[in-house]
Amino acid sequence: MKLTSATVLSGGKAVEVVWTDGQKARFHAVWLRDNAQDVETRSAENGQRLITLQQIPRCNNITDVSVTGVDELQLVITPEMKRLKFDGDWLRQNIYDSNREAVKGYVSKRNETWGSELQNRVPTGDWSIISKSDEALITWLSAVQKYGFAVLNGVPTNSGDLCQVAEKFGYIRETNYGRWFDVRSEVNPSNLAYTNLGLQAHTDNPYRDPVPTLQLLSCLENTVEGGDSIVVDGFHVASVLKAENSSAFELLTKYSANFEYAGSNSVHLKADRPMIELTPEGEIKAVRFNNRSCAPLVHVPYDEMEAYYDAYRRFGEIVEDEAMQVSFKLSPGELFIVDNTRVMHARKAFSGTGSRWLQGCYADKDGLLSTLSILENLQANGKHS
Ligand code: NM2
Ligand code: OGA
Ligand code: ZN
Repeated sequence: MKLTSATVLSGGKAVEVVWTDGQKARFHAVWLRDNAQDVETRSAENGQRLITLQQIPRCNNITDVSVTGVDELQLVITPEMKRLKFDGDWLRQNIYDSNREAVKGYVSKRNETWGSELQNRVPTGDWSIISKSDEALITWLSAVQKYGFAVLNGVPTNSGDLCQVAEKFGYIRETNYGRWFDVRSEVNPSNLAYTNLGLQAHTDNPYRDPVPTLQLLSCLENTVEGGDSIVVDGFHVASVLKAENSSAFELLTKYSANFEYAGSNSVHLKADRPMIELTPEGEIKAVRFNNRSCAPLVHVPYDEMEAYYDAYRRFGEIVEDEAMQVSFKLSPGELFIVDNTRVMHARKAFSGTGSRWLQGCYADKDGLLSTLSILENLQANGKHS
């Protein structure tokens, strides 16, 4: 899409640009000056901004506006008399003059919510392929971004091998549980995950701030009866709750819940965060839900505590609705990854006969998305392997 025209507004305080498809957007003088692309404003080596806002005069004005044949907006900013050039595509990607979602509690367009219909098309990759092909890796990482979870087959089953998967796209988040951890039934377990009990769908480590944003769980042995895995899209659950009872939804966003873990002698972790966290713009940003680690709630006012419990209960009922669930039983060499700020995971109880051995680790979602962005750019430029 090309720029067609540019008009100065409000005596130079802003400019309105128009593209060939009719899209219009206004940009302020101060915003354009701050985002100047020249080498005095941005380092040519790393793209970081070299100047502070204090080095830009307060009263910026736009003059001498034109649109060039190479799809560039050119203008001069006074009083510095600085000539600036902006690529039409860059402006398009950075439009802020748009109708905002007025409602609080929407899901980003990058995320697609799901329920049990995903059962028949679980996003699945193969380690032997994604470890060699960027294209296959992009597909798998995109699924994590879009659905908040994905399965991977063909993962090696030596102790610690799952770390190779996390290291393929980013960095392991080491915690009190170690760089990675064994999940199996233990004597004197430091965590209920280390038993054969069923676990209600949950996000991990809600008692940590910041919470680990990704979890990988890899299967080394699984001959028990039961022990099936279930995943539930927390953004979908939150959206369903909002649609059926907006004040219940609001209660879970409005007050911090208390989360705590002190299951081993050397650890006492606490974090107070809402069960449904929104950005200031109202996007659903994170879900924290974990019955085992919910501490006494002390931030909900007395007059709203009963209603809060009703909302919390209803959230759990929606989580347990089979229409919200995708389930599978992991075999050795299979792993699943969840966006731990969005997708909850559960396990069914399992028998004492046979053996069940999983290994888990945490990793950072921002690193995964960074790798995805780089790979996508390479692909767009025809450079991927
Ligand atoms: N483990 C598996 O967040 C939790 O407490 C769930 C975590 C022990 C690292 C279990
Ligand atoms: C966990 C967990 C599930 C399982 O380790 O965090 O939830 O299938 N385990 O054992
Ligand atoms: Zn867990």
